[in-house]
Amino acid sequence: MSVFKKLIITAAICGAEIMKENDPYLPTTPEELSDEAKRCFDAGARIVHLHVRDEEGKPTQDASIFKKTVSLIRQKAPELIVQVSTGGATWMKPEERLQSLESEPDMATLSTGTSNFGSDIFMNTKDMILTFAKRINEKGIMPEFECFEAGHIRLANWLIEKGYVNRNHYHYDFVIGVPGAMEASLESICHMKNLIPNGATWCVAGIGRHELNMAAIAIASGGHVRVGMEDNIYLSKGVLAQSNADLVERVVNIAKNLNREIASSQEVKELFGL
Ligand code: KMH
Ligand code: ZN
Repeated sequence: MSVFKKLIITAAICGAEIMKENDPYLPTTPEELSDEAKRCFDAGARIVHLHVRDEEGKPTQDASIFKKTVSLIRQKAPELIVQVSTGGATWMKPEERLQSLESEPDMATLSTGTSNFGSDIFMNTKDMILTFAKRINEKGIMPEFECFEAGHIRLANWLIEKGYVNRNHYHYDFVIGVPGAMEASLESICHMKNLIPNGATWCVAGIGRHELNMAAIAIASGGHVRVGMEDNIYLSKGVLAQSNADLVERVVNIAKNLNREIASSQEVKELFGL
């Protein structure tokens, strides 16, 4: 069990699946993404999980767009921890996905297994995972293990045991409720949290309509939360969130009502060794 009591909120502000056609409020340009990151920080998020888009709004892992966006975020919200995606989109090749690491982020996601992803497959073979882990580790970036299935936690634990990743602290994200992958439920969370090593922290990203309930369970039981338009675009049935900050604010309110304090950036940086 982790002894870190305060709540760490990650804002996943864009993702690679939702398009502006589905949600006009989705931030996609470097300016929009950095403004949104600042709004989320002000609302209580301490980590921004970042994907970027090209000029047409399509998902890309282009290093220069990542660099520009990260640099704008650092100017507008210097205390915010920047976590880039190495997951990209399901159709991207491994080397393409790894380009985000060139933007000198604090953290990067490391998906530790293959999973169903709606009608697609999110492919992460063991060879790929080792390549990603070594690259992230060499650059001194902190990985966040993205676990879409319980078995992904075992692979992450194996990377630690074998020394492929080498940090003083580890943070796991349980992404649950993706169609065809691990169910978003109390039972999934209990099972997954029991698999992580002692002292590690865990975060829950509930997908779609599951975001709110899964966040509430995590907040009430000592976990951390990820919210944002990558995972869910609605505040209630049919009502779009007009900003990612609204989704952050909603979980901040749950935390306040449960007397769970929000961690400061400095506290998270100390815990994570950033
Ligand atoms: N877009 C998904 C296929 C990550 O950011 O590391 C993968 C994903 C995971 O979003
Ligand atoms: Zn992502």
